Amino acid sequence: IERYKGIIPALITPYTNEGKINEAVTRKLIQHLLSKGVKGLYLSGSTGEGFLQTVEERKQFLEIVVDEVQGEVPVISQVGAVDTNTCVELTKHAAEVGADAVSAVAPFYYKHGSEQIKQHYLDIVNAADIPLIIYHIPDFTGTSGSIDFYEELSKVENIIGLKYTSKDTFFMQQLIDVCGDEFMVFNGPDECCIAGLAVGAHGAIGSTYNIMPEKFVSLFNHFANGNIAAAKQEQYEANRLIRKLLDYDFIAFEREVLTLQGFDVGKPRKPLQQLTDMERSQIRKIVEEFPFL
Ligand code: NAY
Repeated sequence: IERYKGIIPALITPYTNEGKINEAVTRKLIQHLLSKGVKGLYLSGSTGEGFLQTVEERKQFLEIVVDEVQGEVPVISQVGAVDTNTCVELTKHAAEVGADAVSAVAPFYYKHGSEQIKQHYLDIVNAADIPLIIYHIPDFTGTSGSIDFYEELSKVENIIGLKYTSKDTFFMQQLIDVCGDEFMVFNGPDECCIAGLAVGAHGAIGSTYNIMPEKFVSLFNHFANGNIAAAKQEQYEANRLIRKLLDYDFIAFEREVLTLQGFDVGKPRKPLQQLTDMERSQIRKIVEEFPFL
């Protein structure tokens, strides 16, 4: 659990101009993020576009990342999919190639009952000897477990935590309370990072940690050292940028910023937003306004 405490980027998946996974840029981006003090990498989630990729691409990307990280920080692979079989296949593969944990959104599209969703998570955790971090993102999946639902799953061996992507900090605090301190809860919305930490989140997984890792590593360290005023200052500065980011599709925006930072990560996959030249020049101006980028 100590290993996971900190800022964990939900890694962008770098693509080539042809839209294939870009191994060289992936390796370069990972080294950059590690040098900034991130405590792990979260792959193939919302930011990583796992849902827009083939199973083979998701496997290939994980293998590159595990090879580059060489055990320096935990690698968490998001294996969620609409069907249980795909999740099981990706989980087995993740265990085989040496990922530290898998994570999964609730099965979406069909409206399943909580018994089916529970069974889905049990099938994943029983598929291989690798820990599971549940991914709670009700705005995207259209489904939310109750406190009791998560409490029950938190007692299952090898379900070690939850990535909590919602701004309801009361719900988050109740979860941390009933699931106990050995169960890790990660804050999802970066703009509310300090709020999540304040109610007991153990770490934070998010998209903007790709483009401003230092800001949030500093926020996390200040918070851990009890310097709340300094942590709050970092959150305020980051949020002035996030407010602008939210005028765009966050993935398109972050890919453009990374490109300007020297990481040629390519365009997001359709149907995600394809930026116009006008939007790209607006983003260039924003980057100039924020010296910490
Ligand atoms: C992931 O799986 O890629 C994430 O970590 C998602 C977390 C993001 N949440 C959503 C809904 O996109 O990082 C946040 C988010 O982009 C950021 O807070 C800006 O709103």
